[in-house]
Amino acid sequence: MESAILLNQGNLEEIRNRVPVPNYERSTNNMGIVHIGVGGFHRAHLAYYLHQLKNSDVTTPWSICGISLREADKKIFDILKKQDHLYTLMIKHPDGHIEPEVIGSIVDFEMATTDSECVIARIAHADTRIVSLTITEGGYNFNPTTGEFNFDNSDIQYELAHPNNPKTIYGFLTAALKRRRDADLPAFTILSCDNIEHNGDMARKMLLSFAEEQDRDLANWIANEVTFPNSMVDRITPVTTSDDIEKLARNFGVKDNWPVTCEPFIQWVVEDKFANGRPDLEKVGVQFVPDVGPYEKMKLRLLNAGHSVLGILGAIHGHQTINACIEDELFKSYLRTFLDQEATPILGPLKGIDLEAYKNSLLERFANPNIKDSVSRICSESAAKLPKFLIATIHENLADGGSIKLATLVIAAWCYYSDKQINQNGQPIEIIDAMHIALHDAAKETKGDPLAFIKQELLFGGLSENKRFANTYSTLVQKLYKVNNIQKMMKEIL
Ligand code: CS2
Repeated sequence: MESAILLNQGNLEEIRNRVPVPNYERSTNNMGIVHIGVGGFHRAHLAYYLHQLKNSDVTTPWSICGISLREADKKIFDILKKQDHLYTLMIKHPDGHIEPEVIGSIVDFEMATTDSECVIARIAHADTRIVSLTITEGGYNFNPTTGEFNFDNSDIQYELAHPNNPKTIYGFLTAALKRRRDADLPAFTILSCDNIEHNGDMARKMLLSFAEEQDRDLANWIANEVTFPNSMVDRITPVTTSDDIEKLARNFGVKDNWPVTCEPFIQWVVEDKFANGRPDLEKVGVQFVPDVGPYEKMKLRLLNAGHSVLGILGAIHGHQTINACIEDELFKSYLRTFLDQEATPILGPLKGIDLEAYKNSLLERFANPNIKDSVSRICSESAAKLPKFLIATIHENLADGGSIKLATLVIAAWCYYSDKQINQNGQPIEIIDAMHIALHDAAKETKGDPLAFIKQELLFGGLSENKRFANTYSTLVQKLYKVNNIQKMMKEIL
């Protein structure tokens, strides 16, 4: 292969001979969608769907303006700017083959930390008809046990006092929506694409709590005019590695400084509640349904919870990737038993969905040997994820008299992992979690008080007072601290 060609708009025609590139005009006029949180997932999912739509119908007017609210995104901002917001999606198939494609649906990007006025103006602009979000589970600012808005957050306090100087999505959205209302412009749709059950309802509740505190009339206007479809999003998107960047240059001749890798599978199920129009995404396979609830619950409690089960147990064992966990028969059967015995019963029958087939396909997706999704990505921000993915299932099984032991071992393992921070081979585990200090502090009390970890009310609510859970947990955590061997514990439970 000749030397790699730098990815940018000017080089697209030359790159076309090497990998597929957009066949539509890219323009920043009338973008339609503002997306907050331009991480790998957005680039593999919404931006990919829209790219496909634009490729199949070049007259589609919609495109995306990305927005970041975090200084940490400066690197992706700079890279995308240099590449005219083009990037390569590398779809990794289980047989080892990689399907790269240059995606062109993102046409602009703004950093709120550099110019907050510009971001407010962009969201408030008459052309903006959808504001979509991938801000992670932690970004919604709710108390995980009460589900209420967290007014203790200092950024929230600051922006309530300084409405013209917002910091979080709540400050930006209210500032922009106020301008639209004052200018008599129609509202827009706020489209959550995060892994939270009833993600649209949650975004609505949080935004209205904030807005009511700031300006009651505005809150009423938002409640009546803005829509918040719930949606279930799915595509496994591992962290990009330097190896991916090199492979793209070496094997395909494209020099892209931040490609995105993902699995072939993709799914998006959305409620058709759009206040101000939407692209015809059903033409590229997006499912529009009246009630997304059952799909969301199924995906979060099977796929996301399944990931966490493998991730936490795998991290202690020393597995580096999710596919390595699945190659290990013990982990594979532990996961399947958890899915069948603890997660499936609380789902009840799901109309039109074959749960057996769904679970089989999950195991196949996790096993994709080419994907190499890291255990560290899965374990990151567990404090924001586990209450929704796993602890909710424990609550429901306690209420129904269902089995809890497999999920409870994962909680005991989470405590052990937060305390020790090394795996069974003695290698350090880097804990990436906004709550890592609190988790470590609580976990290290376990020797004196076996229930110390589950007494963190923010994560577990009143669970430590539930006799059945407390007894199961206490037995498992003490035994794990004694035997220091996660496989032994897993075998005993199966
Ligand atoms: C993962 C998700 O980190 C995690 O929690 O389970 O990022 C998962 O890969 C996606 O939700 C797949 O759609």
